[in-house]
Amino acid sequence: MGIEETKKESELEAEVRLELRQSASGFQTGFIRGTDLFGYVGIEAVLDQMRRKTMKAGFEFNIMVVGQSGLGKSTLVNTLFKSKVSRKSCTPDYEEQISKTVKLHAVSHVIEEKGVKMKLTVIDTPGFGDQINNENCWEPIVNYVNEQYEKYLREELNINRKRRIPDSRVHCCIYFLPATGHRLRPIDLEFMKRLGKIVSIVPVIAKADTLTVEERQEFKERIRKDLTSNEIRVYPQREHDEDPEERLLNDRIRESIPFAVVGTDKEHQVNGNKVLGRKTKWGIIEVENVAHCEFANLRDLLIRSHLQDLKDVTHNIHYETYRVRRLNESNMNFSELVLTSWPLKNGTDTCETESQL
Ligand SMILES: Nc1nc2c(ncn2[C@@H]2O[C@H](COP(=O)(O)OP(=O)(O)OP(=O)(O)O)[C@@H](O)[C@H]2O)c(=O)[nH]1
Ligand SMILES: [Mg+2]
Repeated sequence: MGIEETKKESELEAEVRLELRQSASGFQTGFIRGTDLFGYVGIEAVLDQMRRKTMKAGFEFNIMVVGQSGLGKSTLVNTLFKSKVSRKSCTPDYEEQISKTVKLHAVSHVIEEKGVKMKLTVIDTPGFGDQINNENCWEPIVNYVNEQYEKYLREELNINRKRRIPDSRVHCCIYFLPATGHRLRPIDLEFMKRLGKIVSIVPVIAKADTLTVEERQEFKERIRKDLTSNEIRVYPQREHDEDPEERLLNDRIRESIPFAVVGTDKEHQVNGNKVLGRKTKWGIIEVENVAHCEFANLRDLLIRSHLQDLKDVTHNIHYETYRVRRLNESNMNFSELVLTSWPLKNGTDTCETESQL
């Protein structure tokens, strides 16, 4: 090798600034920035590969709605996904009318937009908070959430496990607060205290069009105080923020929860444009207009900015906590865990799944 060539090589080496780091496992890791590469490598193409794979496989998203009857749960979910994904139950059948317990009801749909397929499951909880005595009405809901973790765990522990484990875990629970303008009721506190530990809860003020601007602001502040003083965990939780950038973004969300929302399944003409809205005697409440209500903030959080994070938090935090507890309980005896009957009362057969795929 000539002197000229050796010189060129050493110059190149000098240009490539290698930061050698000692990792915890004792290996040295070099960090080479994009500007330091000799030329285009093509690593970023992995994003296209991931995109293609996700588009081909699709993804699951499971959302649960909880709140008293008539608060607009079905309407809101239909507004969120701009389709009839949840049936409105204005005329409950006889059996539902006399039902003394909370019954869970899951309905799945595949929604496709620009080639991306999402299998959306909406879990409705008719009967919640509708009885004179609402003691323990959260129990079937807690059982359902845990039952989905258990199902996933068993699939994971299976020797011949599936390449892709079907995910029925609840990624998000929208809790509907009536727009009373007062404060959180004991049932709200009890429910969120219990469920906040096992699932991501997003509280919303339902039918917010019934509140004045001042009432809405005061109600929101009171709810935030009640949540803090009762140590209730709602999504996004501060301790799960991954970096300062995420913390900044989530702080802004935390400062404005619970979102005061309005739902509708009707479109109206406003200035020549079709908008989703509720027509009243004094005008049209435009559901997606941030000057009218906070529906758009909720939609952005659940679908446009935090959908993947909701799935990640479910898997990495809530499911992980369940998994560790169950494996500790069964003393790492996997086969015993797989063979034993489920410890949960609320069998999956009690929840109806209508697949319209
Ligand atoms: N004013 C107002 N009415 C609403 C709103 N959302 C829904 N409604 C109306 O409230 C009624 C009940 O709505 P649903 O969506 O069926 O309520 P739900 O909570 O699903 O009721 P259940 O399925 O019986 O538990 C319907 O007449 C809706 O048109 C809202 O944001 N504001
Ligand atoms: Mg409904």
